[in-house]
Amino acid sequence: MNFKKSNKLYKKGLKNLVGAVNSPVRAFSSVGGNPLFIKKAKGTKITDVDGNDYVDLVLSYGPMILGHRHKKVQKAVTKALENGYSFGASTENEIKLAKIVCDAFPEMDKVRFVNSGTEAVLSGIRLARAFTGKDKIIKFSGCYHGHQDALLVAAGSGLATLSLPGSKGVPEGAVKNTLIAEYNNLESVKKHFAEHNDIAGVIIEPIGGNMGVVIPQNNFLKELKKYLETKGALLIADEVMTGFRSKFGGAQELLCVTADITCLGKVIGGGFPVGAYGARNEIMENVAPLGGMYQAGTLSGNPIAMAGGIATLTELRKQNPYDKFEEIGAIIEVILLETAKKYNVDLTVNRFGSMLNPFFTKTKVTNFEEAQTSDTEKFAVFFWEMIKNGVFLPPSQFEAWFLSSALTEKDIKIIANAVDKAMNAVANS
Ligand code: KE4
Repeated sequence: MNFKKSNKLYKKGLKNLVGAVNSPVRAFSSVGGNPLFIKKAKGTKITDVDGNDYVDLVLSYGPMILGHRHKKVQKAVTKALENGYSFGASTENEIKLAKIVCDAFPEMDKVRFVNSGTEAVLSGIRLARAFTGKDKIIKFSGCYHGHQDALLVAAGSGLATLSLPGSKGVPEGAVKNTLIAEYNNLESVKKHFAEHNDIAGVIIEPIGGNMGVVIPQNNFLKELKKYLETKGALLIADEVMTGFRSKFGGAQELLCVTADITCLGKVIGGGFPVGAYGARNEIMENVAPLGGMYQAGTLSGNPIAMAGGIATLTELRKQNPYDKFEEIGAIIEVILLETAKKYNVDLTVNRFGSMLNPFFTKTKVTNFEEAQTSDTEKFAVFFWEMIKNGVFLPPSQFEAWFLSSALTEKDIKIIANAVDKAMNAVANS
């Protein structure tokens, strides 16, 4: 396998792009080497500029849940292009996608479309503050909610990958209303309420996906929601990653917990830039033009992106692939664990449906601190061996792997073979 053209593009990209990437986690910083440049993708296969094919377990960090270039999405987007790209006015497709989204989340009467998960979450936070009249927000260490100032503390994803405690350029004032709790530790939330009476809400990834996969334990979400109700604070579910991935109604459907405000992204655009936040009428009526909480966007509800989202969610609802995800996810989990045992490599695998990842540690991983006991050097060896054996993974120990409904038996054989080669390499590293 050669990466000559990727390396050439990387060097060329360094001139006008920061690190030759438009998002830090793509930079391969924690696994070494240069980032791959992708030429095309179809179904479960992604091809880099050197013509190397891979089974894709990144799926653009979640959106490509049907696999790449699904024929129905392609048709819908091509058709939408014939009518125009953007109007700065409402279109019927926005109503169609809004209905699909609100029907999937019963707690959600209304939704507002934006252009990214970050924008969805920053709007959801602003809405919680507008509705409650309170300023403080609790987040959990290791959770990542996009790159807005107030939540770039103790965050996962690219910050964990780069071992950044936070971000430069975020003034003290921007994070003074952000309190940090520990995932799966309700006491760490209660402690903040004992010290503060101006907490608007708690934002959580209902299934952690940005410290690697971390799963709520012992009804953590249910207990958290019950407690917040006694304190007049809101539960803000960041389902940007889990929405429509864990179940059609997101992790809330799976965990039987309803959030007051839900933030969405990724899958709802099917690869096109769409984010969303939604809630019951009582809360959403605070959003302009109905209420005094302002949020706006030139390309919000973009007709091409709406067409991509409608086609993706319509096909996803028809396929209802969640049992298949559970089955394939379990197979891959067993492949990882049994191969680690074969080569005597310490490994923990966390999985929730079609989100999973291995941690190179022998401890269980139920929070960010435990996730950080992983051996990231071993992960780097594993990562490159998987690449060389035809499997494209997120280049970080602190990212989730994603399954698409297009995965086949053949793909699983490729994954199993690659895992064997990669685990052997780790054992001999
Ligand atoms: P975006 O602004 O990247 O669309 O969404 C931010 C976001 C919000 N909430 C959750 C739970 C998320 O996982 C994300 C973004 N996820 C990362 C991957 N861990 C996006 C990949 C990247 O940053 O390049």
